[in-house]
Amino acid sequence: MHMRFMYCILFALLHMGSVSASGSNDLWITYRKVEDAKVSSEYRHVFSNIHFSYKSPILRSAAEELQLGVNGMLGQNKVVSLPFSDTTTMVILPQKELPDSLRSLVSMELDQLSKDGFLIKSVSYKKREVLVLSAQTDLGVLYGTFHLLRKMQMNLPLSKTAIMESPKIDFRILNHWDNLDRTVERGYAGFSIWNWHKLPDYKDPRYKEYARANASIGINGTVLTNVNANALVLTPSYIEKVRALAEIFRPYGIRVYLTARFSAPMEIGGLETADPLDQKVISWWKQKTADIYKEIPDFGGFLIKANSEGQPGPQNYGRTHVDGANMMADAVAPFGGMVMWRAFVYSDQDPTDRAKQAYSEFVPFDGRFRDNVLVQVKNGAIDFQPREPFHPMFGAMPSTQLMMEFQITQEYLGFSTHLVFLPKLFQEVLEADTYRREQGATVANVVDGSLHSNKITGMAGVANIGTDLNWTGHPFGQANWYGYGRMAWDPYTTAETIADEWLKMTFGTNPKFIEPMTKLLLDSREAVVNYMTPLGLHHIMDTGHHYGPGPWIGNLSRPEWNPTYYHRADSLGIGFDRSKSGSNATAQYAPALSEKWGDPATTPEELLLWFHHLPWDYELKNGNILWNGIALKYQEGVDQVKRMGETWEKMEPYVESSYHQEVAMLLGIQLKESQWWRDACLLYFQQFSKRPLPKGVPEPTKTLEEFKSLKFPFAPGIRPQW
Ligand code: GCW
Repeated sequence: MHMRFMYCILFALLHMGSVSASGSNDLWITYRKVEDAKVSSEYRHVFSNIHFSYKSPILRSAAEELQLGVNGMLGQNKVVSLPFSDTTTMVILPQKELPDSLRSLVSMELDQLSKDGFLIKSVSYKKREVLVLSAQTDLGVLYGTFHLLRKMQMNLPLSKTAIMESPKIDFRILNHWDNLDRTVERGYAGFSIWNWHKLPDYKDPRYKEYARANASIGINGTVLTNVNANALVLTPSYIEKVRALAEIFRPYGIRVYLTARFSAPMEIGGLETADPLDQKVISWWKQKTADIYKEIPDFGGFLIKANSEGQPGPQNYGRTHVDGANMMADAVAPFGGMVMWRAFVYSDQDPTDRAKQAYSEFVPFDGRFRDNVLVQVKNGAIDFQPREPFHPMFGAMPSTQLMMEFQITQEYLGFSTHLVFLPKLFQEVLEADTYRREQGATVANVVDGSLHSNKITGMAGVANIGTDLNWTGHPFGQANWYGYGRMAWDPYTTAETIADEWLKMTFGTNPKFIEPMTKLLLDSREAVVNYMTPLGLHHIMDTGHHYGPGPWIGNLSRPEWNPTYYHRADSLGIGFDRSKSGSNATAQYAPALSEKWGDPATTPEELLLWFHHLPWDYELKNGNILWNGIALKYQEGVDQVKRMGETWEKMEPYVESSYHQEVAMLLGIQLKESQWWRDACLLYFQQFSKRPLPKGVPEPTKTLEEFKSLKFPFAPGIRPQW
């Protein structure tokens, strides 16, 4: 008995030496013990005599987080604030509470911060080094605290620190496509975490965890409900529930927003119209807004999807997006609120290329939206594909405040089964040059407001969060939530930096793990492009649920719902001609780009079939003909997933075993599905190319008919009516 006990301890110790990952249910803010003795002794010293404040709920959140961090990382039980003295080692305070002697040392820098930015700086005070963490606002202090803890999780030194950070974007927002019945549109991590039935009295402990995680990456707003909105959320009994959530989020600097169904005045207000110019409608929204602010004084505002995919909107009354957005904006303005008006619109009445419609509808309205309106534009003109050129609206509306909408949930990228590190995709979009200025004007320059001097700026990410124990379905989905937040804070952050941070925070700092895994993350996005939609192909997923390949689908009522509409494969070739000879969507980009992308020879190959319909024997840069090039790309994607699996196998010693198994199983599915994508797409396209598969691409294991017969009526995330 005794021996067995000893053995258990020994085993646990041995295991601990090599294991550096927590379970997959923990997010990046589990603070694991710092193993390196030198590093931990430095941290102990810094934390030996600290002075901080509990004066506001937000400062209390910071203190609580500090406690959690120190507990976990240094094994220190209690962190207490000692009075400021000559032996103080660290001060964590808002500017106004800093002792005068210290304030004078850092005030210049603090004055340079924008609201909610922070400073972490080692200063020399009475010949000793004191670490000062300060900010203009309490929220800045909370963000600085999370940053300090992040540095510690990464085992970085704290002495001689000089960090000044200000968020580059004002509104850093998650969009939940969560319905009131707790289903989540395009959600692959279980049900909605908002338990509407039990709210407001039952406050699930997860709400606070959610708030901590978001605050740790600087997210300061959350839209609780689906853009395909239900007006009921605006009724008093729901507002009470929303208020309960707002109260939990407030100490973390997170405001709540709701989606507003445009027809709500009729559905819950008894009016006969929802015409945005009708006086009764205007008054109804004003009153509704006032009622909400009475309950939730820091309510953020509304997100609206109007006249898109069947949602009601101002056009139902012959009015415009401007009429609708401004009416709503006027309702929230007296309370300091704002409106996010989505530009994701396309119509079944419009026979032109779907990729052109949002630009055509919105660009003529440039300069006509109120100052508290952000027009929310998806990163690409179609719909969250594995790869899309940036949306042509970015850069084309100099007098309109455009916010970015990314999708964190993987609607078109393998759901929560595929490991795809999205910051790589986000970075590609943000650093794309719009060519709207000679010296370069990137999408990030538009979104952060620097190009057009916006008054307000924003970024939205469609959340991948649900009731699954690991929050995001795939445990690596956490990296995408994390990465989105970091990029919303600073859209110039690189995917590589984010990968490094997230991996170290989640698994520890062992380079034997970090190096190969950073590579795995960074390569994973290109892998999914290769095995799903290489060379600019897009929207060829199976219909409705968007799970798996469906390039053969061509019988849906709306043309632009059909994959055949997008790939246009025929005996002559494949691809969507968006050049002058085709839909001329290229003309929506700046001249330098429309010229470049208008010619296959100067179009980057990764976007080739997005912009051009090319013959099967079109010669690619490497000398391969297009057909062979497509086939080899599919194969490359499969090979990449295989390598991801092999890398992960080797990581076994560094990861807790259940976590390791979980990811290994998912990578197994991803491999199978990548082969399914390759085989199904190539068999289908081969009917048109009439050419053999090139060497290196194996013969498919099923027939095209077998692939076509696969049906998934219960694939997750689908809207019942679709
Ligand atoms: O990506 C598409 C989705 C819809 C979604 C829509 C949108 C919320 O397939 O499910 O609806 O876009 O963004 O409005």
